[in-house]
Amino acid sequence: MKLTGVEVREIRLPLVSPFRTSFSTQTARTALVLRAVGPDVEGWGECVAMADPRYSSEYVAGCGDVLRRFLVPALAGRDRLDAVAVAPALAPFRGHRMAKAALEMAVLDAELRTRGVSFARELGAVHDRVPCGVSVGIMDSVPELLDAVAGYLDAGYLRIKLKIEPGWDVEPVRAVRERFGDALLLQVDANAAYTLADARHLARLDPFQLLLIEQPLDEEDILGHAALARTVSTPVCLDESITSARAAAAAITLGACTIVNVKPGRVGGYLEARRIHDVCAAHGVPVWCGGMLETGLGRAANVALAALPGFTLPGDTSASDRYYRTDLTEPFVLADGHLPVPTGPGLGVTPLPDALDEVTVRTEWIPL
Ligand code: NPQ
Ligand code: MG
Repeated sequence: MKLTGVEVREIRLPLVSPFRTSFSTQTARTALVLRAVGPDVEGWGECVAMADPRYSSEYVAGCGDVLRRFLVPALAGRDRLDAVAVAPALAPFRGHRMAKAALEMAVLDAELRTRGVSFARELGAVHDRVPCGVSVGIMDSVPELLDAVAGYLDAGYLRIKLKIEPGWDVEPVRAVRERFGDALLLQVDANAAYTLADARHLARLDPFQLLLIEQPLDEEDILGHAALARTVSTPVCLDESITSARAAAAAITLGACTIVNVKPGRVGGYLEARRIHDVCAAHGVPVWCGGMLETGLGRAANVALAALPGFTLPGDTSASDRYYRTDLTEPFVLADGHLPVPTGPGLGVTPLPDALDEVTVRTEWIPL
């Protein structure tokens, strides 16, 4: 496959309601959409970085800069480019995994469309639909939270994840457990808001039979997570800390987690995400697919990934209308708590031209 350049668009999609986490409150999703262009092919990528470096060190403008200056130019001067060659070509540039992931995704989509193969088939999916959970933001009051959770359960979501932070943890968890019962699949995500000094406090979540506690401590605090995992009975799951298959292997071996949240953007792409799946499977560690408020593009690829055999827990692969009134693509609609795995070539979905133009803030062409 030959490519002539990459179009990078910054988009701004309003959220249906504000999404509050321990690190920020978002009312709109700013993101980059990439279009890898060749003489007779195009492929779509999505960069999951946020506008501000609050979830991780990456941010939208920084991703645009590193793509323009270093990453796209590193793919120049080849008559043939395959997706497997992208990560090695970008490896001389340190970090910037979200920017790299977006570029690899666009090239992979272009390649798979050329070959007539879906993301699901290429990655090794074994299911034609995936069970879905939903991530529920921090609210101003417990009654508001209970209403929100009730709405998501009515919509069919099979698992609830509560965002937590100091001051919003034991009480909301207790309230949701009491209202919706012991059978509800329930987990929490702290986005690194605690320290190991909070271990006794976090142990107060133990009675509520949570599936897991996600990223309670700092991204770099692997040994802290290992110590916490020895103190609390809730299984510890890592998100931000898992930046590669190698990091996953180390965290598992050190006892820092017994479950892993896989986010392709965080780890440099779908091919590395599959390697994390494989490493975790080899260790008997369950994985699930996280979410970064993706548009239909990233959502399509995430649903394909979540259909691999080791993804044994419901993911944050929510329907389009969890976040957006109008998605960039045909919307993903929950059916019986599941989303269908796309079957068409590549992502199996394409942005609707008018919907994309509507939300595009700026467009840049980076020649190859
Ligand atoms: C997580 N996602 O698992 C993330 C964090 C997150 C679904 O909980 C804008 C863009 C807002 C990306 C808020 C979920 C975001 C974002 C939260 C990612 O930790
Ligand atoms: Mg998380």
